[in-house]
Amino acid sequence: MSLKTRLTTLLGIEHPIIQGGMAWTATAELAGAVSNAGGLGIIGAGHMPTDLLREQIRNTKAITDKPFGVNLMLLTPHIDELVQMVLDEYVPMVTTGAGNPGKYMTALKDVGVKVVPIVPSVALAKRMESIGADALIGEGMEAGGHIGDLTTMVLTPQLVDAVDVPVVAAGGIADGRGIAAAFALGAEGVQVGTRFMCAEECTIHPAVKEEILKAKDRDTVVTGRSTGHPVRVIKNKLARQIMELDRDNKPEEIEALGTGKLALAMRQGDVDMGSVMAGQASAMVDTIEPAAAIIAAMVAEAESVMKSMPGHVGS
Ligand code: TUI
Repeated sequence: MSLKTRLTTLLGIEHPIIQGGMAWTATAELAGAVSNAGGLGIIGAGHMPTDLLREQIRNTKAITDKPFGVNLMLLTPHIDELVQMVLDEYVPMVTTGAGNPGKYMTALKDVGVKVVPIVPSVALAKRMESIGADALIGEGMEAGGHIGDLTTMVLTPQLVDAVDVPVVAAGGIADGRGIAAAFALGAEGVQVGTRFMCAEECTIHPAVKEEILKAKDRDTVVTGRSTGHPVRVIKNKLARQIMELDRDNKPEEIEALGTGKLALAMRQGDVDMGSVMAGQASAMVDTIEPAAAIIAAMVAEAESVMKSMPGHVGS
C-alpha cells in the first residue's frame, strides 16, 4: 500500500499532504516541521511585509532541506513585490489563493517555481491548467478563511474530470478517512489547514488552539457574504457583529470592522473580537501534537481505510 501519486513525484515529497498556507498562522516553524515530516510545508504570506516573508523563507530553509512552499494571497496590495521577492529567493513551489494568478504564471515557471493555484470552481481550474499550472488545489466551502460556494465532495470529482494535472482536495479533511475519501474521488493529494493549527510547532496563540479543540460540528459560520469575500470563522462576538452587518447589507462597515482582526486572534489570542478563521473540521481536531505525529496518524489511517475498501487493489 502506498500513497505515492503524481503529486508526490511532482513535489518531491514522501506523503501527499500539503499544509494550508494560513496567513498569520503558517510560519517557518510549522512549514519546516511539516516538510521535515514528509509533507509539504507552506508559509502563509497573507499581508506580510516583503522583508518579513524573505526572513520566513530563509528561516524555513534553516529548519528543513526538504521542499516547501509559499502561499501567495492575491488580494494583498503589495502582491507584485512579494512575487518578485519569491522569484529572487529560491522557493520550490507556490500555492495561490483568493484570486487568479495568471499574471505571474510565466515569471514563476520560468525560474522553475512550481505553481499550484487554489481554485473554487471548474472554470478557473481549466483556465489555470491552460496557462501552465502544475497541479490544482480544489478548496471546498468546508475550509476555513476565504471560501467559494461548492463543497469538497462535489468540487473534487468535477475537477478530476475537467483537468489532466493532479488535483488536491481541500476543505474538511482532518484525518485519514478524509484522505481516503479524497482519493476515492480521484484526488492525488490533500491540503490540510485546521488540523495543523493544532500542531505543537504552529506558533498561533494557545487560546486559538483551545477554540479549535472545543469546537463542535456547527460552531463555524460564514461571514462577509455581502462583501463578495465570504470567510469561514469560529463563531464569536466579532462574527455575530459581522453577521448582523451582512443582514443589513453594509459591506463597507464589515471591511472596516474586519481590518486587522485575523492578527488580533492568531497573534494576540483575542478569541472574542479577533477573526478566528478555521474550517468545519475544527470539530474533528482534539489534540495538540507534533506535525510529524499528525502526518503519521493521517497516513496510517488512510492506508488502513483504503485497504479495507471492498475491491481495493493494493500497490
Ligand atoms: O485564500 C484562501 N483562504 C484565505 S485568504 C484569507 S485573507 C482574506 N481575508 C479577508 C478577505 C479575503 C481574504 C483568508 N483565507 N483560500 C484559497 C481560496 N482561493 N479559496 C477561494 C479562493 C479563490 C476565490 C476566487 C480563488 C480564486 C478565485 O478567483 C476569482 C477570480 O478572480 O476568478
